[in-house]
Amino acid sequence: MKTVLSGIQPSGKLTIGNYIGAIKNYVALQKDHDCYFMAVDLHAITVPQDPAALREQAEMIIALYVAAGIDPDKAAIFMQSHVRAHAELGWIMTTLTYMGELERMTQFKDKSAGKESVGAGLFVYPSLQVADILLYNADLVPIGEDQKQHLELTRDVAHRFNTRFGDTFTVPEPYIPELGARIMSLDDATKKMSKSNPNPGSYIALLDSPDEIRKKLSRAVTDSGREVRYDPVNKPEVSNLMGIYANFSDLTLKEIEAKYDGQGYGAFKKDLAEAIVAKLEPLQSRYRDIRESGDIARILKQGAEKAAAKAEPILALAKERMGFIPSA
Ligand code: AQP
Repeated sequence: MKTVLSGIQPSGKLTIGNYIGAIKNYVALQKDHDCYFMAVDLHAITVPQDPAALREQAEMIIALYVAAGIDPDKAAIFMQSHVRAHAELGWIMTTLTYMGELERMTQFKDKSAGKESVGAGLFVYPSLQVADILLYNADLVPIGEDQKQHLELTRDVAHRFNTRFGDTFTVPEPYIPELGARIMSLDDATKKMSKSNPNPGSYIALLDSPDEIRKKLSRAVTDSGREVRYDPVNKPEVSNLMGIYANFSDLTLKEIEAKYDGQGYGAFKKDLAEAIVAKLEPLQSRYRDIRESGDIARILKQGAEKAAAKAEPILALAKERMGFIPSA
């Protein structure tokens, strides 16, 4: 059985971008893979986080995983910081990553742009991500397009380690959705939809109310035409909305084009809002039940135990291969 590992940062309210690019695939992959899904809290602190918000957002991720359909008895659902091997292998991987590689990371460039001071953690966090993945000998990593560069770094560092110290780590493959790998902002189709965007109108959060969803979509930027046609180069805004629609309905892009032929954007946006509301309402109701059940601590304990059992021997082998004296 192949191993799958992925995670989401508790750095805001999860968006439909996180759902389409990541969570939807987690749910599908759990059926026939050995899965590990975490909230990557150690990554979230690479930019300033309010402690109460960090805690709330971390719990929110875990409850949303379960509400979206991840079964905690099948997949390990856990907090990254609960499995100490992440921090330890993270340091080791930092020593094996080159400065030039980290300097080329577009996420660092985007997140540090215009900031007066930036923590060193933001610069080296791709090395921690390398460790997150290699620690489980993951075969597949479900991610959105924006994380592809980090996955390529992971592959390079895995090869580097294996060449220097002997075959130790599995070289992982990305698992990227065909449609929806990069959901764009509702207010600017040149920018990725992001949970940390300060403008809530730029994203639809998984916990937005039906009215918020309708309002945000009615305000979503489109071009000045009226043709619902999939053409990401010339009609990026409408194409983005069509990609979201296809992910939240059973319709293909061609069927969406045919359905709204000659109707303009109004009817299309309204139906899209209803399609999202119809999918999110039951998810939100399950989410509330899980938060109220008080079951999250148990899920996290069970998940961390399963994750640590897989990770510890892999870390021990890597350390031994590097020449560390094993502790008695
Ligand atoms: N807009 C997106 N379209 C498709 N996939 C996306 N992902 C994020 N945004 C989109 C995927 O969601 C997973 C979790 O991402 P993350 O929390 O680790 O960080 P991120 O990639 O930087 O996502 P955000 O929402 O933009 O977070 P912030 O604003 O905190 O940086 C990843 O698999 C990602 O590809």
